[in-house]
Parts: sequence; structure tokens; C-alpha cells
Amino acid sequence: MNQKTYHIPSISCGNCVRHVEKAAKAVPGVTAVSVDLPTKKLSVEGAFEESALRAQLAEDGYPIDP
Ligand SMILES: [Cu+2]
Repeated sequence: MNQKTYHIPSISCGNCVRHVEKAAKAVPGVTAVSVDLPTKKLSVEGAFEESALRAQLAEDGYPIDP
């Protein structure tokens, strides 16, 4: 179990937040997700592969800041 926070520069509105939450929740091992719109931060909890999270979000148009 771990919790990590990522910066996603392309988050700009509530629709982006919903898309990012849905994409992150689809990653195997992810148990909880939250997105903060003002700071464009994604927080993810669970036993997930970071590479899988990055790949999923990039595929959905919201790449994580390196
Ligand atoms: Cu948006």
C-alpha cells in the first residue's frame, strides 16, 4: 500500500477532474483516487504500478508531469 501525489498540468476544469479520476481508478491495484483542481494534483492510493498509472493517464490525454 502506498500513497503518491502527481502533478498533471493538463487538468483545467471539472470534466478533466472526472476523466482523470476515472482513468486512475481503472489502473489495477488502485484503491482510492482524489484530484485537486486548483493545484492540478492527483493523489492515488493502493498497490499499483506507477508505470501503469502513467501509461493510462497519457493514453487518456492527461500525462503526468515527469
Ligand atoms: Cu477540463
